Amino acid sequence: MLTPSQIDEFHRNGFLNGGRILTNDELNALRSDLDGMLEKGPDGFTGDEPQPVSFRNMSRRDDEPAALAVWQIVNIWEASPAFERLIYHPSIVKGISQLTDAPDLMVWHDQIQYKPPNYGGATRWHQDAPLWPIILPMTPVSAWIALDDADEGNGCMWMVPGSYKWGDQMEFLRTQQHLEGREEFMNINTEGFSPPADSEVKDVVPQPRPVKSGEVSFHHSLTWHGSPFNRSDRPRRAIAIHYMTGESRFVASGQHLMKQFVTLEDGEPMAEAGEHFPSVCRDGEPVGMPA
Ligand SMILES: O=C(O)CCC(=O)C(=O)O
Repeated sequence: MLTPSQIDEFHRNGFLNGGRILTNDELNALRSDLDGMLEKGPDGFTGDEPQPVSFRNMSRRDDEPAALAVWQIVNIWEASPAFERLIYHPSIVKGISQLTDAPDLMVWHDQIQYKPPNYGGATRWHQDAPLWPIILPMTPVSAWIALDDADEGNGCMWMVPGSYKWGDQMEFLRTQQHLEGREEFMNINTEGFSPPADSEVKDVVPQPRPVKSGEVSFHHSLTWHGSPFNRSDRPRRAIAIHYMTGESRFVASGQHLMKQFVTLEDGEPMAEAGEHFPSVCRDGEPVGMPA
């Protein structure tokens, strides 16, 4: 359970470190499943074994001699029992329910982001909600769980406090996509940006947000965030789990990787979207992983 002061902190900043939630055994099981999958690689799955929805290097800098990599695996929970247990983790689910004030939650999708030692690429400044145009109202809060200590050295996330209050600013953030290294990352050039006149937060102050292995960090889907290169000799393994509230509805006009699994009509509730979007919380209580 999050405390009232943690919930206040989240509403002030648009992010919160929710503290340690995983035991060493849980952490080791997650690392072992992820490492097995990374070793296998995107082409190593046989036809009849469970597979994630997507597995790719999302770094755009593979023209470099030593190619930079950010390995992204979407819905690893569908291919790994340890990660399937994680999407139902009561501390995560209860935390999301408290921060969204939503009694019912489903999984939207999960997303491993693995930055290998020495040549881990950047995840550029962005907001999540504008990248998810097939659900409305947008999914308000995600959980990000560190499987290694993530700090400034190995490419922890950076966030801008209060930025979720400024609405959809993706057009502006696309002008900052050249920022990739740690020194660059803190220097968002705000020339083309003005916060809404009625916003009490005016200043763009990027902050590194270190997260220890086994801890969960929550962020709002409109919070400005991203993570620079990993030039250290340490890996940075982490997973984001994006949840939907019971109010989420399907928007048929949008495009997204997960749309291939939705057979609903426009405007129908995502709660009825089926097995790729499991229900994890009902009436404010985590349901636990089905037997
Ligand atoms: O893992 C990262 O560095 C970025 C993750 C992210 O963008 C997210 O969880 O929304």
